[in-house]
Amino acid sequence: MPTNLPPDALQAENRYREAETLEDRIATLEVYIGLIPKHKGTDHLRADLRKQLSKLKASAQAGKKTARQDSAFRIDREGAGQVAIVGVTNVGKSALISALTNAAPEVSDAPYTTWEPTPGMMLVEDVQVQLIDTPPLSRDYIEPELLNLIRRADLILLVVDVQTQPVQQLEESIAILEEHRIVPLHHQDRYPDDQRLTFRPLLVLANKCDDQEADELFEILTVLLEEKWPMLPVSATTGHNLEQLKQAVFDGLAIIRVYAKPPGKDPDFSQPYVLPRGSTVEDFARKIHKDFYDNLKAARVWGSATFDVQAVSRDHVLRDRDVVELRI
Ligand SMILES: Nc1nc2c(ncn2[C@@H]2O[C@H](COP(=O)(O)OP(=O)(O)O)[C@@H](O)[C@H]2O)c(=O)[nH]1
Ligand SMILES: [Mg+2]
Repeated sequence: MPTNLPPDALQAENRYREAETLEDRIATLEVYIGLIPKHKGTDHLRADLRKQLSKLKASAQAGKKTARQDSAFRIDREGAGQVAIVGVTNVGKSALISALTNAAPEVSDAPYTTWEPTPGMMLVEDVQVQLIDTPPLSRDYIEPELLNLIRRADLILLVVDVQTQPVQQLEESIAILEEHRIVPLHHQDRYPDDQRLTFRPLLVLANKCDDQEADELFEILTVLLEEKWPMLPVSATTGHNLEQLKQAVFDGLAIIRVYAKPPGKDPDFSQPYVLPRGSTVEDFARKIHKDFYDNLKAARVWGSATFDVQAVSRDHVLRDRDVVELRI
């Protein structure tokens, strides 16, 4: 081989050759590829190894899949919205899911720990939102069903590691998504009238903002990025900004909560009705029961109306936390 590899790459190559399990072969090959210097002389070698890697990953995925009846990538929607947490490996997706929900996916230093999506429920005030942990976005192999899962989600949280080349991680993740025709909603005007694209609201999470030093890295990240992204610095480890994150998810889902007040009774605050932002009294009536929609005589709203209590028409637009009384 004409390529002169540095000693650590040669060692990594040996470890790869000696690896026995599929999992080990993938992990050692990853390390090996990472240690090969990037220049013209190694182009072929790197391309070859990447091909091997994607084959190994494909067979690992296939192995997992045949053991199952239903696809693990079809996750039933629960709660007020479905949110996919995506990103390259080791940025802290699983750690965030653990910190935010009742789910406990494996968190690990080893790359490619997460092979299957794992859903968990996150409580935002009085609303449950479904978060889904996903396998890493990778140039070598990407499960087509993962892309479909992302397309179905109401919101994408794209995680980067503020301590490890976050600009590259963000650019690579976005490039992979866009190659598969998934585009952040705020880029929509760059692609007028393209029917084949899926536009999804997307929020970037700069994870591992554990301390002041990391906050400075976040500042640098915002300066280095060529465009302005909706972005929040967070830390799964310290819990930094996780409350803001919940609020941002709620806002990103573009939903409102409405409480029903049966005539002559107190409002029922135990469980909100969740409706898309912009919904009207009529939409709310339809959500409660078809009878209310068909026979609605009058409605009163506490909260968003001009006066404290106000009789409103069917097409009155409701706001988050409104209390509504319907009469039929
Ligand atoms: N310092 C720090 N480490 C983190 C944080 N979140 C995750 N990690 C570590 O990063 C590694 C990868 O985390 P994991 O959740 O498995 O990443 P994933 O591959 O994106 O799911 C693990 O060693 C975690 O302990 C964080 O907020 N701060
Ligand atoms: Mg993971």
